[in-house]
Amino acid sequence: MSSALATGIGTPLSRNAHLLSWIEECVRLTKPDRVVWCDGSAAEKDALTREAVRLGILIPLNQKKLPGCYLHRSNPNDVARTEQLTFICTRTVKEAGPTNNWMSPEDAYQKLGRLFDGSMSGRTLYVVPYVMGPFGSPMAKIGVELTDSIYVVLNMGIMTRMGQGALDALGGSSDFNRGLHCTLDVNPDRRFICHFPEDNTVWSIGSGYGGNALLGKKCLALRIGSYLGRREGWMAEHMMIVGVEDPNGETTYVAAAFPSACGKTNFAMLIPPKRFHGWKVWTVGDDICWMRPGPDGRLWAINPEAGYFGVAPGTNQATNPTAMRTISKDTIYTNVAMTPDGDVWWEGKDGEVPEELVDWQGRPWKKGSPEKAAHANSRFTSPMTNNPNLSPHVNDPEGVPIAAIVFGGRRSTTVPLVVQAFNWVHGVYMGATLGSETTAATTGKVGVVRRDPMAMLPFCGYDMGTYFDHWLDMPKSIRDLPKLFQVNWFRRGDDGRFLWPGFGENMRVLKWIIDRAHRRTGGWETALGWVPHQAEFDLSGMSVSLEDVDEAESIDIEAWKVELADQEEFFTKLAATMPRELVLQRELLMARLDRG
Ligand code: OXD
Ligand code: MN
Repeated sequence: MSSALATGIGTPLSRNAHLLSWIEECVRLTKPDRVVWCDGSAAEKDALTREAVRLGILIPLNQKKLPGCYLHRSNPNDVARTEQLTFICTRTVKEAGPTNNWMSPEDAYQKLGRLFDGSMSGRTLYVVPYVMGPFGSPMAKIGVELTDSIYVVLNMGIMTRMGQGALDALGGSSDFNRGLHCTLDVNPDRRFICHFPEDNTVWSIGSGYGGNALLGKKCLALRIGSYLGRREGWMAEHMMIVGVEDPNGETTYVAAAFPSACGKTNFAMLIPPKRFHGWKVWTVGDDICWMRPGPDGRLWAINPEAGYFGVAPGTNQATNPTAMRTISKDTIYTNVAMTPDGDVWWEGKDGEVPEELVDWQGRPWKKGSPEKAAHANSRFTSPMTNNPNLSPHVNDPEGVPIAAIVFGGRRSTTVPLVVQAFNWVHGVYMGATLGSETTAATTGKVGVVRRDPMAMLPFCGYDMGTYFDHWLDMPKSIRDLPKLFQVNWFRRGDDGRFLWPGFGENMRVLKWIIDRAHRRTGGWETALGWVPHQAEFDLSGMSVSLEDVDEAESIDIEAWKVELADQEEFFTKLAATMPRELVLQRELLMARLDRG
C-alpha cells in the first residue's frame, strides 16, 4: 500500500488490496473531504453519537428514562422503502424477472455514477465493515458499506457485527459485498437503490431510510443474498426464527415469513399465555433468515442480523412486552413523537395519550389532533443483546435446525387461521401464492391485497419463477424436510372485528404447528390442507368464543374461487418461468374445491 493511497483513503484498518483499491476508486468518484474507518469500538460509537448530536442528526432523549437512547427525524419525504426506485441490475432483464425493476449494469453504473460524482465533497466518507451472521459461521457473509451518513454508521453498528472483527474475518479475500451509499440531498428524483448481484455490489443514493440505506439488511441479506443462495445452494428468506422450548426442555425451531409490518417482530418475541406454564419462546431473529442444508440432512438457519429495526406504532406492554424492554435503552428511534420530558411516544403505546407532544416532524402536537404524532412507519433500532429472551444459540456458527416453516399474511377474509400443507410442493405453492394487505412499511396505497410470494416480492434479487424452482429443488439436499404451514392472524368477522386475538395467544397455533411437525397430533383434512381438530387445538383459558375460532378457521368456497382467479392472474405474469408443479397445485386445489 502506497502512502499516497493511504492518505487518500484515511488510515486503513486493513491491508486487503481488493478492499483498498475499491475504496480508492469510490473516493475518486465521491470526493469526500475525509475518510474514516470504523472499528466498531464503544469509544467510536460515543464519539459518533456526540458528533450526530452536535449536527442535529440525533436528539438526546431523557437519559434517566431511556439511557443511551436518541431520536432521529428523517426528511418527511424519506420514511419508507421506495420499491419503485429499487432496481436489480443483472445482465439481462430476464434474470431480474417480471416482479423486479431492472436496469442494465452499464446504465445503472453510469446513471448513478453521475450522481455519486463529487457527492461527498465537503463531507466525511465512513468505511463500515460488517459481518452478516455469527462470527466463524460458514453461512456468514462480509460486507463493507461506504457512507456519508453518521445515522447509517450508528444503525449499522446495532444491526450488524460491525468493525475490526469484520476486517479480520475478511483477511485478504476479495469476497465481500461492496456497498456505496450517499444521502445526497434526499431528493426522491435523485433516489435509486441499485443491486448488482453479479458483482456482489449495491449502490444506494438519495435516501437515509433503513431499508434503503442500511445495506446489510434488505440489500445484502435478502436481494443479493437470495441470488447468492441460489448459486450456492442455500436460502435467504424474509423470515423470523424462534426456538420454542416445552416444559421438558425440548426446543423446536420455527421460521416464519410475513410481509413487512405484519407483526413478525411481535411473533418473534412472543410471551406464552399463562395456560402455557413452563413454555418459553426464544428469539433467534425477527426479520431475516439464512438457511442451508446441514450434514445431518436437516435445514439449519442463522439470523444474519445483530439487532432489530422494528415498527414502533402498536408496540406496547400487551402486544410485545419483550420489545418494550429491549427498546428501553441503547436505542435509536426514528420518526416517533417526543413528550415534553424527552420520552418517546407513538400511536398504540401504553398509557394515556399525552396532552402535548412534539410530532415526528418536530412540530407541536395536541391531543385530539387528526394527524398522527408518530409516523405510521416510525422505527426503533435496538441491539438484540437487549432482548431478555434472546436465544442462547443466536451466535452458534452452525445455526439452529428448522422443523417448521410458516407463511403468513394480513388477510381480513378468505385465509384460515392455520393450515398445514400436504407436502413440500403444496407448501411451496402456499408460500408462492401468499397475499397480504399492504402496510405503511413501503410507500404507496395501504390496505390493498397484493401477492407477496414468501413475503419476498420486494426482496427477491432474481426472477421469481426461478426462485420458486430453487425452493422446489431444496428437497434434493434436505433429508428431514421442515413441515410447511400457512397462518392468518388478521381475519375479521362480518362486523369488522378480529376473530382471533393474536399476539401471545398465537402460542396456541404455534404449539399445534410444533406438534404437527413432530407428528404428535392429528389434523382434519380439508381442500386447503390439514387444519386442527377442535379437540387437539388448546383453547383453554381463552376469552375468545368457539364460534369465532370456527369462523377464523372456516373455508368459504366462493371466496376461494375468487382467490384462485387472482392467483391465476399473478401466475400469468410469471408464466415465462413459473414451475409447472405450482400451476398444477393450483389446478388440484380448484378440483378439490369443486368437489366441495
Ligand atoms: C423491514 C421491512 O424493515 O420489511 O423489515 O420493511
Ligand atoms: Mn422486513
